[in-house]
Amino acid sequence: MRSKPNILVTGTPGTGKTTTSSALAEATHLRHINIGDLVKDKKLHDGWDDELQCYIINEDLVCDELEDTMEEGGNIVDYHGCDFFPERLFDRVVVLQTENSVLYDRLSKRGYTGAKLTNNIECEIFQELLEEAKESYREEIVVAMKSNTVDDMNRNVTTITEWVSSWGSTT
Ligand code: DAT
Repeated sequence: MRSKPNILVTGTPGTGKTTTSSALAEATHLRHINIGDLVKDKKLHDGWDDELQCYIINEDLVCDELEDTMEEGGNIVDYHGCDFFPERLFDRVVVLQTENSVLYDRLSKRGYTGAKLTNNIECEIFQELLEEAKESYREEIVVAMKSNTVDDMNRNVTTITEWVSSWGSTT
């Protein structure tokens, strides 16, 4: 067993993965790995998708890059997808969820418009990330958490921090 757990924080863009992961990293002293930044910095992509306005992630390169770090444990991985990581990498999979109207405002503020905006809102309406997480990981390690308000976020960070503190003593 890993001495420290690996946690995946996933959800539709705008649900608060990066903000939550960063607060969680501060509270737990685990390492925050933002996959979007990693892909960009280490060029783990197959170019730029003009239509979706994002890098085309190369999932194999990302998994290779993460392997050693993940084996050590103690990582918080933040990404809006979860089905391509090897299942054994994670001890907890957190799926953040946000009400449509709140998410719409956050994504509009971020400059999302047109298809990019509606695709992400639909992704949230259909709970696509929760489905993907349940299909990819054992159901008992998948937890859905509401992320509408700052209070929600603080509560989520506290809950996960308590779980991290108990790691090793209860498992
Ligand atoms: P993600 O990483 O899922 O794309 P983010 O962490 O960048 O999302 O957050 C998007 C914006 O929404 C950012 O301005 C912070 C804000 N936000 C995120 N979670 C929130 C919450 N639970 N309550 C209030 N604001 C939140």
